[in-house]
Amino acid sequence: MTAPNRNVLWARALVDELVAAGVDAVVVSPGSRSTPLTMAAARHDDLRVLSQLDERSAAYFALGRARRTGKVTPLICTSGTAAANYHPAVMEATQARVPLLALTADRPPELRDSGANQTADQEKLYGDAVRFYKDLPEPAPNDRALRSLRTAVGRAVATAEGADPGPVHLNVPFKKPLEPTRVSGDVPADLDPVAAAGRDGPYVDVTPGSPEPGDDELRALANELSGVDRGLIVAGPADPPGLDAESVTALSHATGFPVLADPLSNVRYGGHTRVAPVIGAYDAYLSAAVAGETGSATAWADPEAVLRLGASPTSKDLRKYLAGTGADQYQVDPAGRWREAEFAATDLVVAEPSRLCARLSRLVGGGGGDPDWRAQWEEADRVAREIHDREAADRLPGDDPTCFHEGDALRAAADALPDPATLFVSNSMPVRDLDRFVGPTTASVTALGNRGVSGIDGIVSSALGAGSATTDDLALVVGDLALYHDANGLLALDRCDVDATVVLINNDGGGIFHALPIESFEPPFTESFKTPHGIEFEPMADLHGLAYARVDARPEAVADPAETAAELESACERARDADGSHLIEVRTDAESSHRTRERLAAAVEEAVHGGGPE
Ligand SMILES: Cc1ncc(C[n+]2csc(CCOP(=O)(O)OP(=O)(O)O)c2C)c(N)n1
Ligand SMILES: [Mg+2]
Repeated sequence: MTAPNRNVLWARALVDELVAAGVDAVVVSPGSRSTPLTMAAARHDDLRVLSQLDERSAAYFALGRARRTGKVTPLICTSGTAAANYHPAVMEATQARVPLLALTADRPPELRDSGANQTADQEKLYGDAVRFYKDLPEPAPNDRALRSLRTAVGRAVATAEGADPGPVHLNVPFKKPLEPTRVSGDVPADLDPVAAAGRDGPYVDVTPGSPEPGDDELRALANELSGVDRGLIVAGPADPPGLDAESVTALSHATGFPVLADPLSNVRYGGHTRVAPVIGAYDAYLSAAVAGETGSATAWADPEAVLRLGASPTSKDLRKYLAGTGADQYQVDPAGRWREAEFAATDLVVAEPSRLCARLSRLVGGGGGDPDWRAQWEEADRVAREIHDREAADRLPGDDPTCFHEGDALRAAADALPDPATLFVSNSMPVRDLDRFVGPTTASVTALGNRGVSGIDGIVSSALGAGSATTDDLALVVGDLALYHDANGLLALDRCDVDATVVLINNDGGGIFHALPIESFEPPFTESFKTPHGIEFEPMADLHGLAYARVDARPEAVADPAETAAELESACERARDADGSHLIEVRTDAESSHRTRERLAAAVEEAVHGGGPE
């Protein structure tokens, strides 16, 4: 089986090596220069080709798949600006440690800097954002060149999925002919097209590893934690594919430390919450600590030790609270890098966090911590949930009873989720409302978001990419600007055969800006920050074949907020139980939502801390 020309041979070897490294799908965008790669992918029996038209959406789609699976889904695009459109997702991937492999086709080197069409400098296009970059040589039909190609591809995948996962970039130049036309004499008839001299599977077998503290160091750490009465485990947003909830639970049991679980940690939701002290409403009752700024501003005793896993927590109030305590803080990071921008950590522990928890849980001894300390957190969570509960009749003295707020929408969407489910939330208020208002549940919910660089771009594609990698039902809760930003991403519903329930929180602009002091600077607040746009989303649903429903939750339309919440939950349940994809638009009022959040926060603080420090 010789190839008709060297480009075909080269692209086949490259794609073969991807599959040998465990790749089962690629995301391809149309273009001419990438023809050899696209052809090789399309003709490979063991590869699913996901075709995406818009490279920005394509890259976020691949990112979403990798978030859900921890495995790379390579991207293939043509030369020029197509490659630049991968850049936002590459930025997110580098910060959030998501495996991503960009294969950008290029003109041959002699055409660079020559004025040739669709030719730009693609050398190190993504700068230091990638973990591995190689400008591949031009295709060459000889054993050594093919061996170097296979080695480069194996290294690229291994680096992307390695101990410090992230984006990698292979730039792939091709000369014409780009199609599989026969070029006589181009490929020697006796060339082994696998160039692998009898090797099976990947050309280079990679044995993955991750850093682990030695036994002595681990015992020392276990000793330090053993005598601690008041400790915390903080589970921040997790690197794909998520923290192992069982290991974290085991450590919590061994130490007696409650687990403050970020919604994106993979620890807040799941069966383990039946038995583990998982705390989820802390964002609602730690703001006094922020206002205080001088050590602990609550009446609570400080924690003595904090074990911090994953990325920096979504909750600013939690970050500030931790910074204000005098605790020993152990930041655990598998890559030994820094992810704690308050610079309050006292120790950096270089270790894979789930494995560290499992090992520590077998070594920690002692009394299992102070039960009153744990009870204090559990009680605070209970109080916050009670006040947040829309069903409770007398929830707020002096509250405007007609005010439905956006946190209610998150809770209704979450309550209607099937078990299991994948839930993607957009940045801005949806992820914050999930954090504050949707507490631990026993349902197996994989909650995902793009918190690496917190862009409001690429959200639809990231969600659909995650959905394409799982048989779970997929729900996306998205802001109106975020949906507008990646409306192109909806094309993947059809092209990549994904079903989703999209809950759109439409507050006609960026509601988050009401939470900032800029709110009172008018102009330019409305025109240049909040940016109301009046976009009608029903035609967008029609365009992409989503069934559409609307719940008007603006103050003037709400008679009874509990009824509005129930109406939204039923709409989500109907979508869940029906086939196909759905867009449920919830019209909200950003300003009144914020005012309600503020009143709720004050009520929770008062109930939990009795008005602040004593
Ligand atoms: C790509 C990108 N552009 C701009 C921003 C700044 N930004 C953060 S939140 C936000 C508003 C988002 O609006 P929406 O998605 O409707 O959510 P809401 O604030 O209403 O909850 C903007 C513009 C960003 N994070 N990412
Ligand atoms: Mg909005």
